[in-house]
Amino acid sequence: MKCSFCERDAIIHIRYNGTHLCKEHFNRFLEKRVRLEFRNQLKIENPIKIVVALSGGKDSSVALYLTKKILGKRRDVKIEAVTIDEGISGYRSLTLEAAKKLTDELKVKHEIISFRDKFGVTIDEISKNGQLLPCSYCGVFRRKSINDVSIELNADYVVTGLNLDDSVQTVIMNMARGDLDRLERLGPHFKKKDGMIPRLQPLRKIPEREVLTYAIVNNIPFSHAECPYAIDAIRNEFREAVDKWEERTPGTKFAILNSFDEIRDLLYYRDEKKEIKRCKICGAPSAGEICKSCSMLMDLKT
Ligand code: Q46
Ligand code: ZN
Ligand code: ZN
Repeated sequence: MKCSFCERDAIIHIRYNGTHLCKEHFNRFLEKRVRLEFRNQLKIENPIKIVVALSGGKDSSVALYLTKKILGKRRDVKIEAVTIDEGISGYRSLTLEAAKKLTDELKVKHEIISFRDKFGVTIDEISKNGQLLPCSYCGVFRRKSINDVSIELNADYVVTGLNLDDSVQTVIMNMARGDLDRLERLGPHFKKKDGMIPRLQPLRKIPEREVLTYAIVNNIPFSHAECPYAIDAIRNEFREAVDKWEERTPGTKFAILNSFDEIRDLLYYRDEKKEIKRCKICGAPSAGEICKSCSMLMDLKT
């Protein structure tokens, strides 16, 4: 099949707009949307520092690659990468290797923060002793680690690799659970909150399949390794449902995310009325007296 715009062979079929694209036209199509996301989400009034949360998987690797490609030449933007090592044997070492390879290639400063050093415990150890599933601890500790290190590095923004599929699954899942607090925290964050570094999500409108294709055709180093604890049965059910809707009506994922964007301000308004406390132990912003991360850590130690 030929590209819809030139004589070259197509490498991908984009169902929601009916085009077949060669590598060059696909790159242009994807990068244009990522540039637009940066323009919408990022305000550069003074020199800024961006920290990319790099796991070494395809999404965050593409996010770092494009952050560097789009903003790397600006003198008023500094870019660094941070990888969290949760202590998951047989998985994290592979993704760390890919993350190091990419940051070396791009000449980006790279910092690695381990759960062992920060919390004194690894996810492997928690999986043996914790009351909850390892992912419950991992997500909370990872968010805290990234936010804390970004504050230490004086970062203005954290970039994550959340793609369209992740975003839509999260929106639908939290709506189904009625968890508006979590929906409000989803990001991207347009308003700065005390003690929280705002998150940028430049890939939020790029389907997962396009992120993967982009990583492969541009030879971006990334790891295919999957976390052994990644058995989120509920998320998988939502993934299957959303994929089925998209299959039947191409463009559904965009429609869901665009609808969410339309009502997002209502969530901000709801959030503004809430009182923000500080965790008595670590000082981080918290809904209660003690933040989730500190209370989970206390549970593990008792
Ligand atoms: S790394 Fe951590 Fe994930 Fe592994 S333990 Fe679960 S949350 S699945 S993205
Ligand atoms: Zn073409
Ligand atoms: Zn705390």
